[in-house]
Amino acid sequence: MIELTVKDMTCGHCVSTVTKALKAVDPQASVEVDLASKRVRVETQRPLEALTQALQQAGFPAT
Ligand SMILES: [Cu+2]
Repeated sequence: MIELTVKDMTCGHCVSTVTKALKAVDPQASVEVDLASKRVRVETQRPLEALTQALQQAGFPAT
């Protein structure tokens, strides 16, 4: 399980963009977003860098 903080997420649209970007990396991933805390939990076998790179390209840098 990978936990990321995506601080630029502000609304449901951002959440859907972030979720899509992560699912593009791993369609099987389970993605859980908590907008209030800006945390994203991803259940995936993919490496962390693949996820952060995809989010960066989607315009949502993650830490
Ligand atoms: Cu938004």
